Amino acid sequence: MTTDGFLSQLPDIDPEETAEWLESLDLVAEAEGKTRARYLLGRLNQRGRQLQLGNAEAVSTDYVNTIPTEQQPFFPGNEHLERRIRAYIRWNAAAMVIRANKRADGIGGHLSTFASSASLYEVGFNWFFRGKEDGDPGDAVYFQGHAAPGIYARAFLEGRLDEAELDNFRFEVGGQGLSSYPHPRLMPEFWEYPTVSMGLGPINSIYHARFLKYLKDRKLDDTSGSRVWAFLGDGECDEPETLGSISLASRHGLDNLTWVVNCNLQRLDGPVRGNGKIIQELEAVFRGAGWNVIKVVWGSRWDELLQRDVDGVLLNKMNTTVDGAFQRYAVESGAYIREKFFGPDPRLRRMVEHLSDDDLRNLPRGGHDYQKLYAAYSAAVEHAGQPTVILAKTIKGWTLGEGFESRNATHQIKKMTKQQVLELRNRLNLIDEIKADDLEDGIPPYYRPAKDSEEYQYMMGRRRALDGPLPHRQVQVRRPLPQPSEVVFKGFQEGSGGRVVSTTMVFTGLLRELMREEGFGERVVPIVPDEARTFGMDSMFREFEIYAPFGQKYEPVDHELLLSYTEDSDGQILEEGITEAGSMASWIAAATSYAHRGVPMVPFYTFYSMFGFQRVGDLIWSAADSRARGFLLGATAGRTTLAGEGLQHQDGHSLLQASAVPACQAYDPAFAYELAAVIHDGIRRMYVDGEDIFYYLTIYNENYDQPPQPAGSSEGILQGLYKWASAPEGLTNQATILFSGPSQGPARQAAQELAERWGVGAELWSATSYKRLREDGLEVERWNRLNPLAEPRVPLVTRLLADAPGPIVAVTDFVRAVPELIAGFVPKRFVALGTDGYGRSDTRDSLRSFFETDMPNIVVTVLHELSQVGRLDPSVVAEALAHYGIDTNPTPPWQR
Ligand SMILES: Cc1ncc(C[n+]2csc(CCOP(=O)(O)OP(=O)(O)O)c2C)c(N)n1
Ligand SMILES: [Mg+2]
Repeated sequence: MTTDGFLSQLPDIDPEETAEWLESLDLVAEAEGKTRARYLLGRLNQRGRQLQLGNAEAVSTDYVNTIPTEQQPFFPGNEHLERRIRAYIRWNAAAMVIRANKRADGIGGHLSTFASSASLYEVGFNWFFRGKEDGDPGDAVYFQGHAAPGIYARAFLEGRLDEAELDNFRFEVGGQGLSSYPHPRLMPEFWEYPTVSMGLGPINSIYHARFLKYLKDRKLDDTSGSRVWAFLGDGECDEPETLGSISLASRHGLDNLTWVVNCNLQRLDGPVRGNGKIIQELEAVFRGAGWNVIKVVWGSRWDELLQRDVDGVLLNKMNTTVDGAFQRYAVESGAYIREKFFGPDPRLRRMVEHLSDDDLRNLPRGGHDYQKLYAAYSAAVEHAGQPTVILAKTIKGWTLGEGFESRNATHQIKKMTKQQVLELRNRLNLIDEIKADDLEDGIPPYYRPAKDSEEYQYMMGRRRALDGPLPHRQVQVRRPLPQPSEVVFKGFQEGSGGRVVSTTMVFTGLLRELMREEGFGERVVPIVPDEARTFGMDSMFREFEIYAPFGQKYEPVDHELLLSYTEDSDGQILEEGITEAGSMASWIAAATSYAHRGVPMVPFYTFYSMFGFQRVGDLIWSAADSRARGFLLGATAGRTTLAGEGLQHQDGHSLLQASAVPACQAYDPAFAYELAAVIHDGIRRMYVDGEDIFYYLTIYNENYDQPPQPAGSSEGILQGLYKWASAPEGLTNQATILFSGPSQGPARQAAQELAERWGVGAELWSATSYKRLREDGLEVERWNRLNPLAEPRVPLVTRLLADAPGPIVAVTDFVRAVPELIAGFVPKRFVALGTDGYGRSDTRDSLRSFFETDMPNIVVTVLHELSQVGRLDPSVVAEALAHYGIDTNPTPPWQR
């Protein structure tokens, strides 16, 4: 099928006129060639757009620079000085990596990525990136992770890092270290945005730019002075996260966003598109998605050749040469280029007759041409209504010499021989600065120009003009967050008074009340990935409205309903559609607003819990790296509570994954008051005490009567465990049951059944956070090991359960490994019941019976445990098994 299928559906109202036009085109193509014909079509298309005919834009253009030479703006700087500064930065970046690998073989680091992108960054540093020193937060720059050495090298030149710090590149443990890549968690006053996991920087940058518009449209902060820049690799564009959300950027008209793709045509193993052209492919993708695309393919020295290309032969050669061949030309001699690139066509060969072989080797790519880049960046920041992507063609390992430039292995080479270092010095023209003698030991010294040198003064002057250094992370509250009143939370302590509700409904109610709070409410950011109805949150659409940058241009189908689907340009709800990755990036943007804007926001991202850690775990990890503060709500949680959905929907393991993320406070509340208490305390810890943590709470869809909060339980809820009910009086044989989340139901039934039928008194404890308990246990265990002579400390969970009768049976709707997080600290016999295995669709009762977490299985487990400690005859266990008709299938549920 072709895209011009629409033509056959329109009547040709004047066939004669049509024929004339077609004939003219035929003639041109025949007589003047295809290039000329294509040119005319391009011009017609352009005129059509000017006349607003609604004609389709071509998605790809010829393999030349988008900005013609005559439209390049005047470059206002001193190119010579900037080249010197760049040479110093290139040198120090390489020196840092080489020195690190001399100090410890295999410590790693990258030379070639920054070598290819030095000019891309330096144009930004000298002319575009805005700092924070004027009091406005300035620009957000997402640096390509593997280019970090270059960013450190610049900070060194600016005097922000010293030699000792550079020498600690990748040696972080002893303090004063520089992290391998951008990690705010490790360098909280330097790096702002983690990027190195490919694809995450790009997607985060889109939602960051969108969040800036959101803040402005909601009149919470004037973000008009800030731009988001993202630097990424061409190989990185293969990540679904990189390209998966680009249409959002154009749909929302994010002209505050600029991407610079470093198209060095290579990734780690080899060419990105050896048999094609990555720049052309990306151009089509971005243009098709509605972006402004600027290609920077050729350096200025090609201009003259292109101007003389009247036959279009050069253009044709450019268009038809694949990237694998371009990569080869980058390593070959001028003679080879003359022969293979310019050779076959006599017209082409003639075009370069006046150039020497050396000249041919030195026809640089656009991404190393300062004037071309300056033109592209200027056009990008001036462009209104669309995001811009700059596709800059570079050479991987540029200036590093023969062993590096365009070699397939270049990505991972981190050492240089003495000879290579010397050649680099010569190539960068640092003959005066670096003496050959200094290189005798093969360890390149750092070089920093004196403070009174022209270079230093120029460089610092440029940064002063752009409001100070970058990257620079600072947490300075510009708009303090008012706190919600206590009353909001109090209401949830009383229980639901017999009305059956789920913790999801409770959460929605709490969220609504928080959003109604004067001052605090407007700072709440509710985020949903097309799942609001599932969670009963659609009731908020009308009251708080869905953010739509250009407003609602239609009358919604449900307009007559009280809860109609209402969009507005200052809507509060971020309805992200079906993209958990995008929603997570959106949450990160809001959750780091306290730092990047000084405007603390309180995001609540509510999602299908199965599609959280399991689906976007790496983004959650990057949120932790970013020092995000906010709430993640894993709704429809549990492997049996979400009854009908089955294997791909029932989540029994996100809490286990959450347990490995240090900053994550993971809670599994059973009751309304627990949920409210955790959120209340979370707001205090994150937004009053300023802890760099975030919360993950599981919420469920099972309805039950929410009990009132037991007196004195507040501390226990937050600490992770508290006694919920004592064992019934008068029963001497006793046991302990821990429950969390919706397993409170079967656990309470089991306690009752044990008392009534089996004469066992079971006390009930609510375990709100096994993660928290484990962390306390580990801390105490470590302290005791390090303080062998001191009075040993006792972990909280050990203390709490010291007087519990035991044996202790824990029951969860998650896998057993979740309660088992505390196994080492439980002072009694301990066994966990959980939902190990694949989910499947059935009723809640059947599923709980299948996974052996229902009332009968809890009862049998308690009885068995008692028999094991000699407090009950094993025959009673057999009797109970028979009484409940428990399935004794020898294949456990997790093998079925
Ligand atoms: C998610 C993820 N997968 C794999 C890697 C490992 N990796 C690091 S750099 C790289 C190649 C990068 O190529 P490109 O994006 O073209 O960047 P360049 O260095 O060429 O500028 C790979 C595969 C990673 N960092 N993150
Ligand atoms: Mg690359």
